[in-house]
Amino acid sequence: MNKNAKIYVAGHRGMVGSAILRRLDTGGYSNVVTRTRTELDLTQQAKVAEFMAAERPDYIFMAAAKVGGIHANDVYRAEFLYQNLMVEANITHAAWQAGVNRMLFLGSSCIYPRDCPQPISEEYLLTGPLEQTNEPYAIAKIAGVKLCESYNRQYGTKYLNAMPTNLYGPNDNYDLSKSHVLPALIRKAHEAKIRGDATYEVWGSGKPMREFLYVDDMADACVFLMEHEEIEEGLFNVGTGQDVTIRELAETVMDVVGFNGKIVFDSSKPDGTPRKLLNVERLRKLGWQARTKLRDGIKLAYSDFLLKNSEAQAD
Ligand code: GFB
Repeated sequence: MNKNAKIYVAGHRGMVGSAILRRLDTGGYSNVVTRTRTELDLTQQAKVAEFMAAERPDYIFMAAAKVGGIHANDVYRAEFLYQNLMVEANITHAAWQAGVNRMLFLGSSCIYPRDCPQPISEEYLLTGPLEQTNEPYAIAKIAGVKLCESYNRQYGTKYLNAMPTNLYGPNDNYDLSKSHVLPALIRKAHEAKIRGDATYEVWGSGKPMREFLYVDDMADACVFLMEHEEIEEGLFNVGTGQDVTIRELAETVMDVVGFNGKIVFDSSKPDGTPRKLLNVERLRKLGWQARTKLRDGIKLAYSDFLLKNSEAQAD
């Protein structure tokens, strides 16, 4: 990527998009285009086509998506399917029409079958049934992968797919009914500490295993892939290659936050996929690997939470 190339980051206010903006800034990229949701509703096909024809970016980081944790995925099934399909289809088609040759689409590790051999290789896509709690979201993300593949095949574009494992970090969502596990546990442990509670509640059995990637590492992988112009297509898992049980995660969070209570498991809440550890060899062979250790990342995320919390109280 030329440092003056015009780069559109879709979803720049989200956790991933904002991390990509930070990474592009430190990388010396100066011509970055963004639009807020009020300025451009990505579910509106004509508006997206109009924007793309006017801007004609050289590169697109496609980080706009409706995302959420296990509960939000399970409850807002129609929204997750509809909004993600619309946004992906509108951006991909408008990008191709406007002559954008290179895009990076961000998917999710939940696109792989529920009961996959571990660690999960890119080849396992579409080899078995999906996890039920996030099937609509996964179907939308699989469609996004197939859009890139199909436009590449039919029209000769060079659209790539990055499949991150569970992400966390600055600008995460701390709303307990919609968030992923890590921000939820940070908030619960912090509030339990402030209130002086003896316990804190963790959903499910604590037995599922998850792999967590700090979002700035994810942004670094995205820019790495885009900068390697010789990579013209394909699916790339992005993770650390290591996972932990939810119980272990809850204990580390307690430790970082400084809360010495007892964990209480709420078995009325779903566990979801038993395990989804990504095989990250494909990206490692190209020369990229994650840098942030889980405990260090949780400390950074907790600092961000405290900052947002104090700003919210000052408002
Ligand atoms: O992060 P999470 O919501 O999503 O939950 P998934 C991971 C695990 O943590 C599940 C448990 O076993 C949850 O039951 N958990 C424990 C909690 N306490 C909590 C809590 O307070 N809040 C939450 N949210 N979970 C999502 C998919 O799956 O992963 C998405 O639904 C996406 O589609 C995302 O792929 C990366 O890892 O189960």
